[in-house]
Amino acid sequence: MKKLFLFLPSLILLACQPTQTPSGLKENASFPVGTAIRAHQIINDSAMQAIVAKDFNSITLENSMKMYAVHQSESDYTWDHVDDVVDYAQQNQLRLHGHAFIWHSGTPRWINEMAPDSAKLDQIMEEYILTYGSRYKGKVAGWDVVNEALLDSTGTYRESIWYETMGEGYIARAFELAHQADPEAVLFYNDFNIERDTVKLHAMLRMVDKLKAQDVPISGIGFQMHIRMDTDEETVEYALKKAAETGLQIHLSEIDIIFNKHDDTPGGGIQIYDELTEEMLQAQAEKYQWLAEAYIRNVPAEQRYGMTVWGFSDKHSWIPSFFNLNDWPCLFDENMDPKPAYHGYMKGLGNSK
Ligand code: 9MR
Repeated sequence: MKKLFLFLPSLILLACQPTQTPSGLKENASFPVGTAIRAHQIINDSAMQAIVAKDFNSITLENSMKMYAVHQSESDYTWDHVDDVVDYAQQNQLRLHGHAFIWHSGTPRWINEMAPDSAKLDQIMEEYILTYGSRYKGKVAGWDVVNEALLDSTGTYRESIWYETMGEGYIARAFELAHQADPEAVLFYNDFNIERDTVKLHAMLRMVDKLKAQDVPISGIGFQMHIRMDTDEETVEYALKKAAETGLQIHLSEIDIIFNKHDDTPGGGIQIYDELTEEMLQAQAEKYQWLAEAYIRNVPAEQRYGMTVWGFSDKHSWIPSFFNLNDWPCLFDENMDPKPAYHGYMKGLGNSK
């Protein structure tokens, strides 16, 4: 009885305090915290909107800003989805990151089926980037101007229609055009595996040096950061440090962390873990925390464009369908509840303050 009596005043005090909404991921970081999202989710899905509003201050459209989505034939542009998202982002104080101008896999069929004609392709690129970039000038903070131009293991140029037809100069040309369209936008070269494939990393860094030496307006490097629980941490830290030495903005642009493996090809999943255990969830929380800390440790504050997850819930992750793999790569689970990974990430981001 005596105990309860002593306890009562503090209980009353607690009850009188206004309920505080727990702060989201974005409040814990001193740099933008982003997520990829699909256009219909950010425009229509109130559950998705609520999570974005609480946790993120930057968005990347997972698919709707790709060339195949906006430029479906030579004479045709479809802006509806992008316009809606631009408005939504502006009304809700969300930074919009543009993904992506030139990407082999985002290239629409009508271009891939064109006869190789470098003058014609150059003209199409010019018209496309100038039209697109100018339309959203000042509304898109940064662009993945060229995505995935290099190959794994060798770091040689990917033989896309752009490379095959225009030569390696297509990369510089795309940056020049993007800069002409919006001189204020941060312009990224974005790629996967550069955090762990050191040959590819160094090829990318040599390419960036060459572009800078030619005064090409490249201003950022995007590490997609589709990593695995066993991705070597020292290698990733080294890659971030080397990239930061360029002085460019560094974006971790498509983060997810899987348990299983794949060979990078569609359907190429290698199922190792069928079930998700408590230990695995904890280990993933630590890996997310470490990733945020590694970014903070290796990238100086003024070069931190931000960290973006490639979708925030296991329910909507691209991984299972793409690799035909059962996995749990994200911060939220199938029911859209935060996982331990969410709290680990939160902790890691908190070290930036
Ligand atoms: O997650 C995206 C998936 O929904 C699309 O079907 C696919 C093809 O457009 O692209 C996925 O996103 C890719 C991104 O644009 C570039 N880096 C690799 C991402 C995963 O494949």
